[in-house]
Amino acid sequence: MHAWPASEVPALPGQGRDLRIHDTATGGLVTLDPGPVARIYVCGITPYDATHIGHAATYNAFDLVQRVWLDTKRQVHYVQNVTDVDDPLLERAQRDGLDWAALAEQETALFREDMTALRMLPPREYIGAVEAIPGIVPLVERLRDMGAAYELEGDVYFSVEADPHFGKVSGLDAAAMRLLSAERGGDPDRPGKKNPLDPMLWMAAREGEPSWDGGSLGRGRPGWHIECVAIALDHLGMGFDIQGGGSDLAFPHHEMGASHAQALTGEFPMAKAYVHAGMVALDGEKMSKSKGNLVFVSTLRRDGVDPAAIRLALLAHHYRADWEWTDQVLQDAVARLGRWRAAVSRPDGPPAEALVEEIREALANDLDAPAALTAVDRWAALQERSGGTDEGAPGVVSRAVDALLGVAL
Ligand code: 5CA
Ligand code: ZN
Repeated sequence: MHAWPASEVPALPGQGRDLRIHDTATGGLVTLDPGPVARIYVCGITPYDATHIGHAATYNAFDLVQRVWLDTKRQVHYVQNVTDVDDPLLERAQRDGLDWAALAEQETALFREDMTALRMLPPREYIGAVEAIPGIVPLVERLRDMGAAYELEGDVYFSVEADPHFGKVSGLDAAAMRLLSAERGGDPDRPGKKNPLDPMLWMAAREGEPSWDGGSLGRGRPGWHIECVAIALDHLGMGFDIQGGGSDLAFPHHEMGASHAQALTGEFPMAKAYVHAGMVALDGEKMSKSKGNLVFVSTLRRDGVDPAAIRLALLAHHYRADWEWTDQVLQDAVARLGRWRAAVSRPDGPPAEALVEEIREALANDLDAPAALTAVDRWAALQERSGGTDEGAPGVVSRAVDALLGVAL
């Protein structure tokens, strides 16, 4: 699949700091020390509806990761998937009388437009589940042949006991895992499973559903977790720097994915940090396609909201916080954008060097975007109150805000 066009990242004087970020697996901050090429896998959308503010907030967090790394003069190998075949997509297509593949294509196209408008830098590889199937089948066969997977009425399940490190990503106990598994696409109550938590790797073809050639597995389609693992291992290999997504992916998705990869390779860990963004809510409940309490990025754009204001609204919340989208959040962002634009519209202003360092410091410190915004606010207020004599300072601020925060002033 093709991704979307990259907005230009202006060069800044000096160099950024190494990223310190919260790792769900250890429960603390880790300072990552990627090589010259930092490697990150971020879980992409299931394209059965348009991009909502919750999605955008999560991708904003990982866009900041990419920008911090670029500022350290590293290259970034960023991989993202599109779950372009899965139960929720097929169910929505069925409900609305649509062709599932056309629905996926249409919503993925809209996602690309939204990401472009929000100045999210694209992944280097953007891979659909369907196109990954030829790589998934041999992995499932290998897991089965090594005894880490078993067959149940034609479907193939992963044995969580096959990974001695199972449970280390989420740190949850068995009871909590069981509850979340039932809520998030698992089938803990299916009779015949060795462990209720075992996730499906390959689903045998079902009447009226799309299926693909699975070699010795028979016709069918891939399970959700193995999709991301196959893509990540294919493009990044083991031991990559960050596995990212929203906090609802920590269990089972990232737990199971890590176990698949660790069982397959005998190596640990799959990722050096498991990074999870908080959940955005609307009217007191997590924004979710299944509940339908959504604010779409594309709707806001159509209503004439400047994408830079949407981006500022996202940046005003720490990525790990759960927060609520309200009209006030957007109004505050629109007002801030206006103040910042006015402040950089003059040829000179207060010195910019210290501000650039403050933004760098804030982002390197577990992506503290709200602190970065406060620093820019202070500079803009100073500019408004008393101006300054540094020629070109507004230009430096404008470039830093674009390069590090993805906001075009
Ligand atoms: N295709 C899978 C990942 S492989 C998937 O979870 N797709 S999704 O469309 O449901 O979600 C895409 C990303 O948005 C995930 O990282 C998910 O955790 C995140 N996300 C979903 N809802 C919210 C929300 N309300 N707030 C913040 N992030 C969210
Ligand atoms: Zn995923």
